[in-house]
Amino acid sequence: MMGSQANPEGKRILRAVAARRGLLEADLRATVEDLPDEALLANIDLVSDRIRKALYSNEPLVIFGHDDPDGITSTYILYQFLNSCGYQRHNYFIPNRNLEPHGIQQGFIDYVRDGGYTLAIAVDNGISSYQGVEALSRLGCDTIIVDHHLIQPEQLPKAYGIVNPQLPDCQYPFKALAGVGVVLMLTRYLGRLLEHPVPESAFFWTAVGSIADKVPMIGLNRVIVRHVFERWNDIHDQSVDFLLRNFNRIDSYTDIFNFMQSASRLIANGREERGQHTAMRFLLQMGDAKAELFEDMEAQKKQWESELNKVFRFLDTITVDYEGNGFIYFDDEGVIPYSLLGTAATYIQNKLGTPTIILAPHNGHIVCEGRCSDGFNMVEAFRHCRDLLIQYGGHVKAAGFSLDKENYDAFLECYNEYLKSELDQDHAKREIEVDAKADLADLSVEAWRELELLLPFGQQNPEPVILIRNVSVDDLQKRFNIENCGSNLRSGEQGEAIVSWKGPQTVRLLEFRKRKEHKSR
Ligand SMILES: [Mn+2]
Repeated sequence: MMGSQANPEGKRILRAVAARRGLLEADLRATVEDLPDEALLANIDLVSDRIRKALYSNEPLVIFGHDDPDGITSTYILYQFLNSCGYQRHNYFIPNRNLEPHGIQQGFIDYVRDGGYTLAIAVDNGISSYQGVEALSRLGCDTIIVDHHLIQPEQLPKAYGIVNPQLPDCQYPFKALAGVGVVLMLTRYLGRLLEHPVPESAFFWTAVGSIADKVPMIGLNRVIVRHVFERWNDIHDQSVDFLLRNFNRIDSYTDIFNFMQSASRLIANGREERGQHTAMRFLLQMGDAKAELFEDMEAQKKQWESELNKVFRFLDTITVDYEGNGFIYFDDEGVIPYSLLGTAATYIQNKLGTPTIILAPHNGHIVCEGRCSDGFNMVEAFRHCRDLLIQYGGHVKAAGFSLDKENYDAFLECYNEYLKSELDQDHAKREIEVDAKADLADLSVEAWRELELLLPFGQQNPEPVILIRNVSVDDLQKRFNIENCGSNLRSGEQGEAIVSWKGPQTVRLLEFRKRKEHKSR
């Protein structure tokens, strides 16, 4: 499926993108043979020996995961590896963030005591659970932590052993693995010690968890995902096969990448009580119940997506025909749920490319979420108006505040004044960074196949941004599904389009510059 004819235009665009991003041919072609020795991970011998001892002495052990796709896949690949070794005394516990705060909490401590577990392995979690680990150790349970989250030295638990590339004394050269990436490396090391192969499907689930966790798609994270592309026909387990039967045909690397993303969206749902999780039960289920669990997860996913889509459709209606700088919306009808205000602001900011704030009444006050991109500072904007606000805070590109109703008009005036002064300045004029220029005819499906060498796209390696020269709106719409903003294009117009090229048939329009009328010389 992947042996198409070379496409010179595609190759030219590929070289331009790779050069702009500093990707060398060697980076693009790296394979698992180039993975660093797992022995470089600090404490890996200590931890592996402890796990081996548990296996040999038939000790009950429990994997403590995390309720996001990174944590679910972390739990699953370790659990499956132990299964494949013939071990039967292991279990898992997925904490539920809606019920308890992050980390090792009372629910898990009770579970360990009741189950008589003497070894707990925390994956994608636990790195700041100082007290939780103390409590487990009082119960006679050793804790191993396999994590990738940043180290907070004063919270670092006194665990039996910690594997985390972020540890200051860790020699492992790549620090940006997902939690499941670290678990994969531990599993590979155990596989070597036990002379038991790690199933290829572990790479698939590692790719899924890594994509979902939005780790930078460079270095080893690329290698892991690309390994799945290249070994696609060897990647099987009952869950991959099940999901494939419910997916479109796989004909290309792009299809595999889309399949991984779809799997990650599915397992993002399924939080339950007492350490149970629908996605884990689905992944581990071999019998007929697998189909029921899948339906259950699909239903949960659909409900979440439909709520989101309702909001997005509404946002489309309030942004249609918008022109200008600085989008401001007051949702006095309460159409946008409180928990989605930030998501809504992000959606509009992406669509219009301008600083966006959305305000709404909440608990007798007005709350606001603001989003912007480079060239504007949301926190500064709110600080400018701080005398009118109850409180404000956040990051440069994502911030929020609350406000008394009677200050609403004054705030608008103040914020508008700030917008005007900032956006008048040159630095605020955002220039989109273009990876390559091309004619529409160059952007064929065959050219896209060449660009698949850049897959997987993600943080630090986004979809190529192409400036399409001299194109008509009608031709652009004939060639591509335009993911956003299609309604802002006017039939009959001619000009330059800047797009993010997202798939063989799909672009996201970043900007359309109408051709200026001819000036007389
Ligand atoms: Mn994670």
